Amino acid sequence: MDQQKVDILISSSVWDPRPWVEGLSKSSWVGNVHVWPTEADLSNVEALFVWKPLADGVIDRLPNIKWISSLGAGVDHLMTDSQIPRHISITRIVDPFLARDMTNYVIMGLMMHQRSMLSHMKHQKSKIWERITYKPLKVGVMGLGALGRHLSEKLVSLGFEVFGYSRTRKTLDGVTCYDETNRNTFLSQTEVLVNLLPVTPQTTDILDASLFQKLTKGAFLINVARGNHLVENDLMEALDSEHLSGALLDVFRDEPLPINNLLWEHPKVTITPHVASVTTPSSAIALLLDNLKRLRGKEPLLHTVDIRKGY
Ligand code: NDP
Ligand code: OXD
Repeated sequence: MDQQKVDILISSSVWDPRPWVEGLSKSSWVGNVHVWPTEADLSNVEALFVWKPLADGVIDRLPNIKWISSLGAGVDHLMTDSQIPRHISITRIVDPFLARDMTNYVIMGLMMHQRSMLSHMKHQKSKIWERITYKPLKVGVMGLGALGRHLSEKLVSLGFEVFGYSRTRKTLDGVTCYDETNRNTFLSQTEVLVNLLPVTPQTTDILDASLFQKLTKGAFLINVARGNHLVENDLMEALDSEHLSGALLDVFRDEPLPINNLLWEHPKVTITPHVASVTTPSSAIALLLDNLKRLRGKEPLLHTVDIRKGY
């Protein structure tokens, strides 16, 4: 195989690009690694690695571009970008560390809720000895892809009753699986709803008042997928009317969450700043290099996105 080096451009407006540059540059398959913004000549760049919105005009600077990879699992930032030509291969990160970290985060949120940890922490401040009982919980996982499947399997092994929902119905050991044809049955049993869907035109605003009404009274929401899934006002109304008991939110329509957003101060909402599962560069770089060799060898790339489906 002709091992001609591949030039890369990294565009990362949220994460520090340095670990990516350092890791990629060690490979004999990699030529120049540029970081956007740059004045350098980018006409030899064949691979573009992106985390979050691409600046206008980047693609115009890349006449030789052959492959674009998201540096995360989500690709919504690429699917909605009109400057990206439809014929270019787009891939994403599917990585055991990403799945492990997401599963751990959701389990943390689930356990904190099940064991009323926030109330115990408040009680400790006032030296109050109050025994709050707990009960087994039925967990509904929306999205049974790389992350939702890993989470569901771990939840089963921890003894939770688990329901799963996806576009095409799945078969998973110990998980009762649903698709769109029986979505209401899925929702009506769910006491903790975990959202791990990709954001697409079909799933935008999916977490709205009508969905919340279908959940068991007192249900808890964990949204770790995207802010565009959630209708924030509908959530606050469902919490204020006590139909929902609380929410753990890691992702938001506007990030960073603006300081005047009412979610910050809602007593039943816990917020984390999009840290549920952050791509580990060293492990993702191995995947990117594997795909880079495939690109050179004209082999099919791994973890490609189906542009028609949007994920
Ligand atoms: P995948 O693409 O592997 O899985 C997506 C799942 O959602 C699939 O099961 C798919 O169904 C299902 N799905 C898609 N559209 C619909 C629909 N209209 N109705 C029902 N089900 C649908 O994604 P990942 O598991 O890798 O990641 C999920 C999301 O998690 C990412 O898109 C990203 O937004 C978010 N994320 C957030 C992070 C954070 O730190 N907060 C970190 C990493 C990811 P089917 O199986 O039939 O195709
Ligand atoms: C991702 C994310 O999609 O971190 O990987 O949100």
